[in-house]
Amino acid sequence: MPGIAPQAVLLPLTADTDLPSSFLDDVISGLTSPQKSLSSKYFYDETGDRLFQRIMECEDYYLTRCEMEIFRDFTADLAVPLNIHQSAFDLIELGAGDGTKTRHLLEYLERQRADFRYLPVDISGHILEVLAQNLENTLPSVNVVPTQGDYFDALQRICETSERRKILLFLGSNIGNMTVEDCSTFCQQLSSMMNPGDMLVTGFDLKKDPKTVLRAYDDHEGLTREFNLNLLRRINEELNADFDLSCFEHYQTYDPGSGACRSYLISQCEQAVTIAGERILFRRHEPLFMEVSRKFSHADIEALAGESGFSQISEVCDRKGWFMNAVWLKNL
Ligand code: AVI
Repeated sequence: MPGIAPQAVLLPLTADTDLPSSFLDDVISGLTSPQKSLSSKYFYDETGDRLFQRIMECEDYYLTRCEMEIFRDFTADLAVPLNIHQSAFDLIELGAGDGTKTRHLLEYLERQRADFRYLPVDISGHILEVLAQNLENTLPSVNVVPTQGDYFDALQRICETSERRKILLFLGSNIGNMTVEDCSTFCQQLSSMMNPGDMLVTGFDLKKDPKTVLRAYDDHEGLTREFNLNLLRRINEELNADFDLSCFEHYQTYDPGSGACRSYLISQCEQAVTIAGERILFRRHEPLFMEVSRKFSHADIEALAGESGFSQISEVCDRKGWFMNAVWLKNL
């Protein structure tokens, strides 16, 4: 209920993605597979967080501005299909970060006197503390319950302790960083933890002029390049490796048919890299796959909803039609 005292409870940490042993295992397994790859989930150390912040602010990277426009200028369009007066609900944000976009929705829900709690979930305890503190200062009557950890563990714990209707937010086109198979599994797994009547709001980057997409990931300032190279630097520091960053070049592709925008680092020469005692050979011009950022058509999004046990009940786009927040209802 509005007016309940804010509650900032940090639930116990369950995430394991930061542990050096799984980091090392993932790195070695990626670098010893026929198509060498690294997992983009490891981009986000302190330097990576800072670089991503700069990417989000840079001219060429339109995604954050587009979704912010939706949350700021079309808040009611987003909120009305959520049936906010139907019953009390938990608004659960997966990967909440600093919650800048969500603040507009929270303000709207407050004004409408909706009966809700806000449960931001993030792997980073630090960012959750910042978020909770900001909200306590600016929206003190919102009941905030931060939950640190892996999305599904956190969601499981929330489900075990709350009977309320759930409205899940998964913003920022994070869904685009999953392969087609992982994306489908992820949506089905979320769906299996939801009850009929629960809802999911997801941010999708839409297919558009291929040059616009490519520019967002091959920006003039070279931030995406640095962001990719930073993972090699992180591996050097944390896993005792000897990548020579000057021997790799950032290379970006976009396939407008599939909507896959892929980042690679290309080895500039024949070279050997040692990681925790393991020697990895790179051929000249061998690609190291770093990240996929998938782009979707309206039809792709509806199809994904259908195959995951949801019905799409609303879609809200920015004025250019570059980004969409889709609202899905969990089927009976
Ligand atoms: C976090 N994610 C949605 C970003 C994206 O657009 O794929 C990560 C990113 N990688 C390079 N630039 C931004």
